[in-house]
Amino acid sequence: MEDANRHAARYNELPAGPSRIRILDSTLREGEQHPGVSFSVKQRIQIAWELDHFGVDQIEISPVISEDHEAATRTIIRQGLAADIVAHGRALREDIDRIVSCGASWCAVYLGVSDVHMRDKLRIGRDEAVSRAVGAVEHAKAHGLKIRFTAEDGSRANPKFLARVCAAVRDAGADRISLPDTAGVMLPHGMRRYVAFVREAIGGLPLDVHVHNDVGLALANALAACEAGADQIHTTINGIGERTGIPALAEVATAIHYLYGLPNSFHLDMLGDLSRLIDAYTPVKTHESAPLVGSSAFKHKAGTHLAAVLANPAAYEPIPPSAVGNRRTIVFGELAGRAGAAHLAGVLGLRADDAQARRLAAGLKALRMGDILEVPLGDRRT
Ligand code: HCA
Ligand code: CU
Repeated sequence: MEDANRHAARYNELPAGPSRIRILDSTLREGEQHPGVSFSVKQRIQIAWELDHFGVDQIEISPVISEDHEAATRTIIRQGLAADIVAHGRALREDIDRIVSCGASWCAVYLGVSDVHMRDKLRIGRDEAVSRAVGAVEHAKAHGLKIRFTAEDGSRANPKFLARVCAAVRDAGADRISLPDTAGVMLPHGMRRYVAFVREAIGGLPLDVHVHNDVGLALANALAACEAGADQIHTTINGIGERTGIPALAEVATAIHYLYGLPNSFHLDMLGDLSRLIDAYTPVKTHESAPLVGSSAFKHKAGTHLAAVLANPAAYEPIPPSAVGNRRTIVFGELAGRAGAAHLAGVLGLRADDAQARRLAAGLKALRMGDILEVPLGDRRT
């Protein structure tokens, strides 16, 4: 797709940007919180292998949910995958003990730090929250675990208190902190401030960003957080998760590779298959217009689009579909023009001259049948 995007890429350049953005995929933890989603142990193991092969940095799973989540966690940890397996639980000794018993080397513990979470969910005061957070980190460190502390609902927490908790877990030895937008209330510029504020309070401790898509801003918010210094985005395949989910793996990985141009070892061409795998294993079906992996993501329909795409697909595509495991399709129907009609005739083994192609296009319009035919179009045309 040589340089059709080069001027856009200049606008996208950041004066001082991240040098790498990592991905933690939480399909096996957050993803299973999506209504109707429940994987079998075998499916979890397969998904972990595929995510590892794809090249994510960390894979999150919660062994504390049920016996079979625990079994899956144990087995996945024993596979010796390249990605870190991060075992997720509450900031409680009993959860950490269960995580330790699975043979984990990484854990993530969460604790609500907003007033609404402390008052109405946990029924604890601020001092108790700090002591639970610190106690959990110390307990995990005493067992030799690496630990990420999640300041759950951090975007809605009192900022002074948030800074206090984050500094306390840093001092207790936390290896990472996750800054979530648990209820999905942030705007991208707010995310930048939120991350910058915590960074100022705690220094260079690496930060994860975990953002919910309640208003459709999750991807933008995750990227904004990284521009402000977070270095790891939480994703799930197809974006599944609690309520409306979190950023989709395909979109985050593609943005990192193509839009930021940052180094990575992602096998982006697996994205289509990964998406279809989740379609097959859950009742949640990918929308046809889902970015990158949806069946319409590389379909072209209007006459002017067809003419341009037949000459050079870059005219209406951000990247080649094969790069993300998808394919390009030409839609013939009422909107097709002369170029599309000539191509259609060619696909059928006919040679249409200019006038015939025009008549064919007019005929398609007159039929008023909507989209009557879809034909794949590869990168090499004859
Ligand atoms: C949850 C909350 C969480 C945690 C995120 C994280 C959130 O469902 O347990 O651990 O980084 O959205 O705050 O998913
Ligand atoms: Cu979440």
